Amino acid sequence: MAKKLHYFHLNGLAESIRYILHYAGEKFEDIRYAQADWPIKSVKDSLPYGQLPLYEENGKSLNQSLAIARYVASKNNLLPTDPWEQALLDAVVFNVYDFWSKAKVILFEQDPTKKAELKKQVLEEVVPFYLSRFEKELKAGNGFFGGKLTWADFIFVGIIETANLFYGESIEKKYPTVVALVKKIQTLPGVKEYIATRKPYTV
Ligand SMILES: N[C@@H](CCC(=O)N[C@@H](CS)C(=O)NCC(=O)O)C(=O)O
Repeated sequence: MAKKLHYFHLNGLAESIRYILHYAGEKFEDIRYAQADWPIKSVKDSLPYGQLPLYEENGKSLNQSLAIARYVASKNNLLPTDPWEQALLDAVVFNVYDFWSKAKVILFEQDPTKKAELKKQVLEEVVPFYLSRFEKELKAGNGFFGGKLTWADFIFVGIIETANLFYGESIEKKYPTVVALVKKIQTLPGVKEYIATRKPYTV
């Protein structure tokens, strides 16, 4: 039965899932909705909580980006079996999402002056606070959050790339271990080929 991933033509909360699926060599239908057309009533009304991403497999569906990423990762050896190690990585992904919840404030600000102020504040305070900690964790894990490649690394890179798209710069440039992980994920087999054919994202 076909697997399907529904999201916008955007990295956002779905790119890490796409990366995991491409790295695992899983065939899936990558269904993308144009943000300019959203809300598409028929689609939105069909979603359990009215939001994307949504993953379908064997006639079943799953919402929540982290639940989807964790599920596809677990089927592809990207989740440790030890419960403590799993919990540590869960903490990483929640820390990454906490970072994004603070960085994404600029997306909702329409006033250009206020937007510029928010952007400055995030770049000067939120980014150093979180990225210095992520850098430290990565250094301790030989370049990965859990000592080897896991779903947490994919989630992290998906969010860094999304932040870079919306901030128009490489927010990780001062953090060499983060830069290295981004590069590692982007050049994984399957991911590299996907990126080479991906249409550019715009905001
Ligand atoms: N906690 C949810 C958040 C989902 C979410 O915020 N989706 C946004 C896109 S990133 C969405 O569907 N926005 C359109 C809408 O709410 O109509 C997840 O991680 O999947």
